[in-house]
Amino acid sequence: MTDEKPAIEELTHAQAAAELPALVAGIEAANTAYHTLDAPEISDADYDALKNRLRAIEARFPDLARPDSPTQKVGGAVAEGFGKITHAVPMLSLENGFTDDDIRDFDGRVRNYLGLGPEAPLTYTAEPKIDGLSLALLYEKGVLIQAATRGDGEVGENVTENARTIKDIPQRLENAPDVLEVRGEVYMSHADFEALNARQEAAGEKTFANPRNAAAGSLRQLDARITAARSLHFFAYAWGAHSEPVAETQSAAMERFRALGFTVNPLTVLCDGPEAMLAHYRAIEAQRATLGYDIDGVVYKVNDLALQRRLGYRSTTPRWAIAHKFPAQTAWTRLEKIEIQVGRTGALSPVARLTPVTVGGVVVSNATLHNEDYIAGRNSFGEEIRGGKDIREGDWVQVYRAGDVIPKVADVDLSRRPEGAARYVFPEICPECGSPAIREEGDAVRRCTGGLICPAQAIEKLRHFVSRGAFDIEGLGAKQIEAFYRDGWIREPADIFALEERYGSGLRQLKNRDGWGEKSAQNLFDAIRERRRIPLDRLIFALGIRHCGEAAAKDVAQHYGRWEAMAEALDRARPAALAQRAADAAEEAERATAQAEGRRARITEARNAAIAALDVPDDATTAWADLVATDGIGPVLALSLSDAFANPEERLAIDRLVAQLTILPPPAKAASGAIAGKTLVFTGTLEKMTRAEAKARAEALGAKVAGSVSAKTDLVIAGPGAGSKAAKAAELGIEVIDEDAWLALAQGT
Ligand code: 5U1
Repeated sequence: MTDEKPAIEELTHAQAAAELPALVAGIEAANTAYHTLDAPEISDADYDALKNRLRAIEARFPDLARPDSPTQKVGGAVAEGFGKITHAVPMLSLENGFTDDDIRDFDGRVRNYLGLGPEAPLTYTAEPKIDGLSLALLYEKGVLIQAATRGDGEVGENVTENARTIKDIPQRLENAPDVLEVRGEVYMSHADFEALNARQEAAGEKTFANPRNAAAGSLRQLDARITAARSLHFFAYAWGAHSEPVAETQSAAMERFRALGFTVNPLTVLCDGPEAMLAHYRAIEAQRATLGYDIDGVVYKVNDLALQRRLGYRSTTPRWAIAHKFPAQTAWTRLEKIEIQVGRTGALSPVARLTPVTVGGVVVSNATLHNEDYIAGRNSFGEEIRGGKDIREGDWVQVYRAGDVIPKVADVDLSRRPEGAARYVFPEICPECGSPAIREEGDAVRRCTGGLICPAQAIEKLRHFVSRGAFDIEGLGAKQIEAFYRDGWIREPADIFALEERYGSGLRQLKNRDGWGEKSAQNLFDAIRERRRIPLDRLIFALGIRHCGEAAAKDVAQHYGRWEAMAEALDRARPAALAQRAADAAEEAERATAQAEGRRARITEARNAAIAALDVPDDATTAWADLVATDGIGPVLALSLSDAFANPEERLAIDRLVAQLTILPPPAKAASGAIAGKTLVFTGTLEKMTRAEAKARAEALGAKVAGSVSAKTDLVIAGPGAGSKAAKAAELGIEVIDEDAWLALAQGT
């Protein structure tokens, strides 16, 4: 089998690197055939020859040996857990739309961004959105070498062995680019799902709530033989890494995938605008019940790939695609009890405990009731909702479920209200720690004031800290955190990094705890040590600051670049943050009393008076303005960050944590480009791209875009009709270029 190949000692490094992927894939395919499918495809002698050659190459070029090489494994199944795979191109999610107008607005935004008028031709693909789990399949020289789940979009799990058992997934491709990563959805048909649950039930094993859970549970099996025994399918719909262009349009790419041997959903069509897209949506919705597999909406994508490239991405979703979700499913059941959960920001969240009911194939026994106003029949503006009907324990309520979203209580049936049912009284004392729970002006939520002395808040904060988008420490999940908190081993994030020092040796040792042993304890210490180096955005997200989700944390990290710069700027901006709060409060008070006449002016006066009373230093105003003006931040998040850093106890806990870490700055965006790090101002009319596109393009190249010309401006791009800004630039001696020069810069850099 290996006869024609050059002898190992004659191989160059490049030849060895080129040969390795196919060699590994060949061995893995043989492993799967032998150990998993019980259907050997090659002789033992050929198998040994392949493995010996791989061993010899790895011995000669140790840098080429992959940690997951088959020479490091016994048999076909993944030995222990799943390895992690960092996606070369992140696996993004989709923006959701629910109404026809959401889809018309999407088309409007796309046209606006591209500078296309309402009549300009623009084609979209429309295809069903499969309710399964995303998978990325990497082919090198036409050989399947890796399959990874989506995970958090950046890092997924290595499920190669399992994916090889799915019949819709080709092991080899003819005439494919050297590198091609095909993405799509793994799913289970209704018939296979019913049959699997019947088998599980007969065997006394747990059954699955829906086909998606069954598909996920089947793909993520440590023993690939179990995956092989569960019939899974795969639809291809996208691609990641590729060594040459896949096609010129989305529809041609799908045709190419079909020709390569993938299954592409047959209900994919081309539409010439939103009305055709909506018509296809309705056609698919009408067939939903008879498709034989679950779908939860329709995905629309701009067909022209050059336009897709121009449209680009927001932080987690492409601008060129949207998922049009089907309406939520509902059912009626009895509300047995209202319970209060305390979250990591101290929010008291009412949860409905329900008599279990099936909603769209899933058994629901808990649903959110949002907040106290919602229970009382009001929205956050004090206006009536549900015709003002309040919700009481014992009521019959309508439960609503949409895809992954937490089920909600949507309505109440007053005709079935039990006699004597009392209005629900929302607690003003935290049920977890007894501290007062207060509701600030303008906040829909009542919050526990106990801070970290409230065990519920502390535990939730810690659970968030170790969650997937945050520190994601293998072996330290919600269950372990609760147990460690209860026993006083971990009270704040910094304690996690002291765990080995405190409990790795001595009297009380982790390995001696129930459920732990020498190996698992050592694995946890290793996993924690690995996370001492942490990217800045993950650290910011992990702190669990209100309003600071993953996307916002990335924006903040990108803006400041370094932890010290961020902390210093937040400290400096604090007086201005307090002034902002005082001004908001003054505005609120004035709004309540001001008469319609002259109201705006009075509100502005009230704001200004509140700010003036605080005598804010100039450098605080500058630091605050810089933070608030940053893309993706804004005053609400800025205040929240400022509060977290100014709270003495919280700050000490943060400082203790940071002292244990090496914080990695965000990757510089195109740091080598001619405009990286520069501040640009666009003025006048741009004729070849819209302002939004120009701004996104500049930022993608590492530049900042400002709204006005100042001494900090490096370059002004002036289109026809540029007025005072171009004049000011000339006055300050700043370079001014026209749109063509800008295009050359943007393309050439
Ligand atoms: N059908 C389909 N589902 N889906 C999901 N297409 C599709 N495209 C996706 C996702 C997340 O993302 C692309 C925009 C790459």
